[in-house]
Amino acid sequence: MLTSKEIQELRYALRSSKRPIIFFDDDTDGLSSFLLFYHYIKDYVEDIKGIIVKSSPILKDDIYLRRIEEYNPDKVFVLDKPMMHQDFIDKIKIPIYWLDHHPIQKNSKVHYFNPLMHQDKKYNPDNRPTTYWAYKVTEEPENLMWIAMVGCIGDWFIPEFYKKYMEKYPDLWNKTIKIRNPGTVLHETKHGKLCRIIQFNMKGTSKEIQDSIRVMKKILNPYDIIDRKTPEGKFIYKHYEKVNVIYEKIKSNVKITKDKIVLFVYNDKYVLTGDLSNEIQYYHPDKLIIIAREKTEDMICSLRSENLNVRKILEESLIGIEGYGGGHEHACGCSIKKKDFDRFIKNLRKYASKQS
Ligand SMILES: [Mn+2]
Repeated sequence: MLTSKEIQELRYALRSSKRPIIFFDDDTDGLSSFLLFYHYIKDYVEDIKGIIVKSSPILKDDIYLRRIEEYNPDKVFVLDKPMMHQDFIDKIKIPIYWLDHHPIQKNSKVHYFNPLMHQDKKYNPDNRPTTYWAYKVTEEPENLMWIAMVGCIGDWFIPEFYKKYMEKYPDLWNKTIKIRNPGTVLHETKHGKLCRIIQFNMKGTSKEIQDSIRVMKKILNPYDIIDRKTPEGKFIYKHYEKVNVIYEKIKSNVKITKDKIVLFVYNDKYVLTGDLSNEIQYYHPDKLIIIAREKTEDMICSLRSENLNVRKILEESLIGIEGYGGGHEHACGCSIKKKDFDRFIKNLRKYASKQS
C-alpha cells in the first residue's frame, strides 16, 4: 500500500507545481492516472505537459530529456513506468516524483512511490494499479470515478468503489452480472467496452495518439464516448472503430484446437498482442496463450495462463535463447529473435507440460 503520508506528500507535490511535465505509460492505467492528475490541477497551474511513453518499459531516452529542456517545468512526474535509467534521472535537475506498481526499483535522486514497499493486510503483494493510487492522491473526485475505473479494470483490478460505480452507472456495469474476474467486466459489460475504446486510442501513429490524448483531456462524461454525444466523444469512438476493424480481423485468424497451447503469429504495425491474449484467455481459461507479432528480426509475444505460472515457464524457456522478457505470474511479455522462435516454443511446451 501507499501510506497516507505518502499520498499526502505526492498530493502536495502535485498541487504546489506550477508547470509540471507528466510522463505516463501507453495503456489505460497510464493514461487514466495522467488524466486524474491533469484534472486535479488544471484550473490553477500555469501549464501542464503530458507525454506518453511508448512501448519500452524503461524511461531513458534523450528525446525525453530534450522535451524537459524545451518545456522548462518545475517538477517531473512519472506514472506507471516500471523502470528509469539512473543516467536519465541524474541528468534531470528538478524534483522527480515517480508513482508505479511494478517490481520495486532501487534508483536514487527520485521521490519514489510504490505500493509494493509497504505490506497491506488484504493485498499481498500489493500491486494495485497506478490509477488506483492516482485516484487517492487526487482526493477521489466522484465525477471522474469512471476514469479511475477505466484504469483499474484495464489493469485487471476491481477496486472497492465498484459498488458505488454500479449504482452511478447501472447501464455500464449491471449488478446482475456474475463476476468471475476483472475479465468479466472487460469483456461482458459496457464499461469494458469503454476500457477498450480508450485502450485502442493509445494505438496508431504518434500523431494519432497525441490527438486522442488532447481530446481525452476535454471529456468529463463517459457517455460522450460510449453514446457519441459530443464531437470529442465521436472522435475517440471513431479511432476505436478504425483499430477495432484490424483487431477483429487479426482475431478471426486465431485457431482454437484441442492443443493445450494456443499459438498465433501475426504481422501488422499495430501492437495488439496484449489485448488479443487477454481476450482469448478469458474465453479459453484452460489454455496457455502465446500471441506473437513479427517485427523485423524479432517476435514480440504476450503469454497468458490462468492456471500455470507463465513467468516461471518463460524464465526456464529463455535459457539458451536469444531474447528477454518477464512480467506477472499469469501474464508475461517477451521478445525473441526469429531464428530462435521455434526452439523457444519447444521449450515452452516442455516446461508447461512439466507444470500441468
Ligand atoms: Mn499499470
